[in-house]
Amino acid sequence: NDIHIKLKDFVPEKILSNNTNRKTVCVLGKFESRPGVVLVILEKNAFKEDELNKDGYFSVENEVKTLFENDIYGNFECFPKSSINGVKTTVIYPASEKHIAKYSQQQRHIILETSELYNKYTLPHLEKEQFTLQWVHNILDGKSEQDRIVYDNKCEREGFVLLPDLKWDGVTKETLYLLAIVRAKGLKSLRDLNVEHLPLLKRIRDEGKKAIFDKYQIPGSQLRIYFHYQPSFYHLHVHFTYLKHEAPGIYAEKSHLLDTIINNIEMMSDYYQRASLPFVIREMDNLFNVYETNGYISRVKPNDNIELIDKSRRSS
Ligand code: M7G
Repeated sequence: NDIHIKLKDFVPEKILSNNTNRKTVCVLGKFESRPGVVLVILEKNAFKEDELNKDGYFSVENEVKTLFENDIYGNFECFPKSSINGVKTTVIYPASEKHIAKYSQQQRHIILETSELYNKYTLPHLEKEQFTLQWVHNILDGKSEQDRIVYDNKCEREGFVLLPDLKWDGVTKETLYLLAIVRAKGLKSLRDLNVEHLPLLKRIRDEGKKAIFDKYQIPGSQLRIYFHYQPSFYHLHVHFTYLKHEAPGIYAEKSHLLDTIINNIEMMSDYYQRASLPFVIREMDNLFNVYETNGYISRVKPNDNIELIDKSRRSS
């Protein structure tokens, strides 16, 4: 599983998405002489504040190309030394159709999921088809990423593992992103939470905050602690991100703050079994087909997009 060998052999075939804001791209391709589809996700790293000095970006050793100078203004391209200039690279191999869908730019919609719709369509669908949870079991069973674990509460019922998220390099404090994965098996998502889980949820919140403060000196008041609905992976986990970092997936239509969840359950023990929960769905997702077939949503026709763009151009 040597990533160097893999990257060297990677043959790019198609760009699935290119986010110029986030400076990330996802490229689909293959490895020379190996079967299966590969996804490579490249992300330019955020600036580390402790590299904004004479050893880092302003080192005399850096190559600097002048683009233009005009009066008091100047544009330059700086080539910092390679140790501060890496590109975060994530490889998924072999990638499934579902991974391709997840990483492709595509039309999204919001479905308001009542508890009836959850039981009738969403639950049977995710029992039939979802991403494998092998990586989660590897972490919980001590087989992968053990050197990255920040905090481990081994209690079977109320324990959890806290470690850097795949989306984080684990060092750039400015983009801190950790994941708390519960040890208890069988809790799929926030839909399964009820009054029984309050001690677990409070423990994740309080012990998670303390562990992050001890290791990274970021106070709990600067952490955004939340669940996704729908998640991609149906083994209960909580996201911890730095408030000042606009982490991917913190949108209103996807995130539920842990404090809000605790409060809702305190007020109504089966709140999440009764609530209507909106969630975002992409047109390539098979669950979209389920809701479309049953008349709850329709696909945007490609022509509609073009017309919309034309109309807005005409009116401006
Ligand atoms: P989610 O809400 O289920 O999915 O969160 P989404 O945010 O991707 O839509 C799952 C989280 O687990 C995401 O933040 C992923 O970046 C993270 N994650 C996924 N994988 C496969 C791994 C992994 O292998 N290791 C770690 N540490 N995190 C992962």
